Amino acid sequence: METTIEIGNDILTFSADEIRQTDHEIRLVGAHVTVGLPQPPRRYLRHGWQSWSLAAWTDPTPLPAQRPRLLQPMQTDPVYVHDEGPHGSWVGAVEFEDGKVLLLGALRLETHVRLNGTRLEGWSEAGSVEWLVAYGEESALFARYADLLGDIFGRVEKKPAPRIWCSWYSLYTAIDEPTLGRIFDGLGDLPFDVLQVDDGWQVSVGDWEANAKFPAGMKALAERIKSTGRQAGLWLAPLIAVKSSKLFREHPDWFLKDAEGRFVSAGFNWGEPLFALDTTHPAALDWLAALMKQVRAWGFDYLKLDFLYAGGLPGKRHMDTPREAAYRNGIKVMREAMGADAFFLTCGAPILPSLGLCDAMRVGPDVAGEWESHRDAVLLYNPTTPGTKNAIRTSLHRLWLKPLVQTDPDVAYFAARGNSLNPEQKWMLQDLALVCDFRATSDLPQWLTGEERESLRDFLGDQPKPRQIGRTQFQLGPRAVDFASAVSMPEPPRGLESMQGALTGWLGSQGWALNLLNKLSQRALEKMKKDL
Ligand code: 9PG
Repeated sequence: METTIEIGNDILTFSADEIRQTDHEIRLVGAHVTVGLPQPPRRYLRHGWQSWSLAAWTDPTPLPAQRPRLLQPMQTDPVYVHDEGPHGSWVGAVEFEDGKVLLLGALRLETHVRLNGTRLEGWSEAGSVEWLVAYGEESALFARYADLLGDIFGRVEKKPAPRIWCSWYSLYTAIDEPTLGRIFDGLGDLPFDVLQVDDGWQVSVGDWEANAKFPAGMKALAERIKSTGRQAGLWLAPLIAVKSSKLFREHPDWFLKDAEGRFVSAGFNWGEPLFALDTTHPAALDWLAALMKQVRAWGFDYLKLDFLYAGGLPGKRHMDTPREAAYRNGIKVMREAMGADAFFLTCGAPILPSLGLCDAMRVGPDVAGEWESHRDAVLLYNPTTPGTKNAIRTSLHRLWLKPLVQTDPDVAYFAARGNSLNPEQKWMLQDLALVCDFRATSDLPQWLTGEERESLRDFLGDQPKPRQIGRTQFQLGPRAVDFASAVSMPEPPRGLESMQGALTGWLGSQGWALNLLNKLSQRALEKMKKDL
């Protein structure tokens, strides 16, 4: 059916199987719904699929597809990356000249929103669903949408926000038993609640056993952390495996294939192609549950489960379950196995399908010691690669999730050493952590000056009850902070730059080129580690 509805001075046209209007909002039902807008919008809110995917207000025009192609399955929803109109997962919004916003948001998984000229289109990959349409002031609309999502997906009882030291953003994969031991000692009485061991402890991605750099084993590592009076945290990427892993070689039938029977690419990392576990396969689910129990038995109570998008990639599954439902089932099995008392952080995770099952969610791409790289931002037009501006931009546009889940904006930096961020950029990251009420750092105690160590201590103790006062402005106690300088999108490459971009994109899809970059940074890390 089609209907026009007058809202204020505007006339909107709706098409759906069913249209219902209450005082302040409209509900649509259908597998395909449209909202005809009263005038062309000036901006569109793109809401990317998983933690790292772009969420931002952008011009209402198509943007270049981000490169390189090889990484698209691990950075975006690969099904829609070449979509013509500006696209988003589950929800989209437009802003008009007067600043008013119209939101179209699905109340079920497997759904998408796209702007097509002066029409917002919503569709579902899995049959008829209900949609919310709301019009007015942005933060009120998103608060309403979040409230409805809470009714549908459930609300996890909020655990106190832990303060985390995480090994990734200083040591990366160069962690080992003695180095971590020296760092744990160096942290002294800094008020961290969790010391979280990131990527680098495992035999391989897929084979979750301690490698040769951790000869005393994982139980001893957890005990070492707990002996400092803190909780032990561990990173794993349980829904992917590298091609060379024992898991993939021994159980190829547990992995997702396409309709032609080829393994579905989950991206490329650690010098190898990645494949995705099929979370509808009963044996794979048993293995996931056993892995979670094992990690708890080692003594880890804070779990950062990463690269989770793999559970929701398109493919032909063991059971004919829609892809986000399949993902959610995998997460549910892991949550049940780890127990409700574990602290569960999802990362690289499809946003809506994780709600109600995790305690915290990474809501943006990785930070990095660099604000923005010309290669990634302009040449590759890639807003999801590690970079501090990318991380702030997307995290800021996902704060509406705060009533539903703890929002992790990634770590903040305090040391001048080891990064090229200026003081304002570092403060911006620290302030974002306070806005999110989620504090973490990877700074090495050996690198902190006395003054930097004190500012880290103050940060960990600070709880300023943030209040939003504008799209990018917040009141943090007596201070007003503004994140405006992090939200702009770069100009798409033109002329010579677009040729350079095509070449860089091609290189970025070559395994050998990625491996070369990886080897160089690995070597620099090993050198750096020598003077810790
Ligand atoms: C460990 C890391 C850290 C980090 C995670 C994740 O799209 N990318 O190119 C991309 C690269 C790295 C990455 C995420 C995305 O990092 O977010 O905190 O745990 O894995 O390998």
